[in-house]
Amino acid sequence: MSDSAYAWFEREQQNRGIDVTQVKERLNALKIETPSWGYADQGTRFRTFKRADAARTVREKLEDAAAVHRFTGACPDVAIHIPWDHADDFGKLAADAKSLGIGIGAVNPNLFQDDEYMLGSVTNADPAVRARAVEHLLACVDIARATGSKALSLWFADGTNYPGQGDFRQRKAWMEESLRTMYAALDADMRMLIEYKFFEPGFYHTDLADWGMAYNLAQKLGPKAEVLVDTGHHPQGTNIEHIVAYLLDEGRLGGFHFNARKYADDDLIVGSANPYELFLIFAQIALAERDANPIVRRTAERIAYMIDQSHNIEAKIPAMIRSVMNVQTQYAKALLVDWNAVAEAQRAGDVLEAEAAVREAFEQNVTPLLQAVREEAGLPADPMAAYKQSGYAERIWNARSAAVAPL
Ligand code: PSV
Ligand code: MN
Ligand code: MN
Repeated sequence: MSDSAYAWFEREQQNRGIDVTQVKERLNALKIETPSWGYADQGTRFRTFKRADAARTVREKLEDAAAVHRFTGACPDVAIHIPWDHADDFGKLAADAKSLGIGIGAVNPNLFQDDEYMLGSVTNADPAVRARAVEHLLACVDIARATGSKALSLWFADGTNYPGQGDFRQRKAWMEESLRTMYAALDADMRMLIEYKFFEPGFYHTDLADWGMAYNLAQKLGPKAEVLVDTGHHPQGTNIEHIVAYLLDEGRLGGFHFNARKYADDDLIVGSANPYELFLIFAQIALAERDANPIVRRTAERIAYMIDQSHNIEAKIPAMIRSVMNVQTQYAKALLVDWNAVAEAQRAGDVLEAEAAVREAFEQNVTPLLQAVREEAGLPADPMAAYKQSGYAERIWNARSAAVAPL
């Protein structure tokens, strides 16, 4: 993008009363964690189409996450999934990540892949299975400690398929009991991010089905427990930005798992089918960042932004770069909302003006802004183009086509 395009953008925004310097600071501060499972042939539901360039080892997942960070400058941490990301020495895993230029982000316990979890993990009627699940949660706290991670992301596949299969209230008590044990093991600076999902794999009921259940649990557990909003986990038509605003106001929005879905699948590129929804979510965050209440401001500022996608028919690294760029784009637009104009229209009861004031920001072209922000930070103006030109894709395709994965 030419200097003149950026100069024009800056002038336009100044005329709209936007402080562009502050917008740039916010954009620089936006960090988005990527998932280790998004780099491997892993974790999708119908069929996993194998790719010759997919990461085959934990080390290769770290390398790919580091590549995404090199091109975007926005993804300094990678989330890990246990036991998918096995290591004999997790301190060494963190050191390896560090030598590649990234850190270990949220630790995700896996309580859904083993046969014994068929009828649930922490809500299983068998006390021995519940005990094993809790043991795994505690092991993940140790792994977080060893890797320097400060967050544990919890998603439970627990649920039922038929009426009568389980006792809702008994399972609720088991869920709470298990998480209390885990909560007690957290260090003072660790956070427990509780995810909810309204269906799947349980199709009759899910033990943590919505944000209200996750919020209630977090409230009961204590201040280190917060709600994790996975954008793909809602019924059609849910107003996610309203949930986000509510949780921000209560100081309990812990983080996001970004992705998109048209119907049930939640593994698609965030902001692809739903850019306006993503913009409206960020508009609520941008508004909270300016709130007079320090609790709301602080909650907004420490949101853990994470991607939770497992690409199946598209190349994984560029899909991740596209996802990061989509998030940056919608946050940039959200930072351009003229909130004074919105407030004025609200006071006047002018519905059309209020809606227009919000939409106006979405309709701005933020490409010159994002390119300028990246260039000023010494990054490629267009991370996707830079990745394509880098030769990384060809290198891993050739190296990983080899039949035997390195140890
Ligand atoms: C399953 O829905 C899921 O996508 C959850 O969102 C978890 O966060 C993720 O898998 C990784 O376990
Ligand atoms: Mn998720
Ligand atoms: Mn999901």
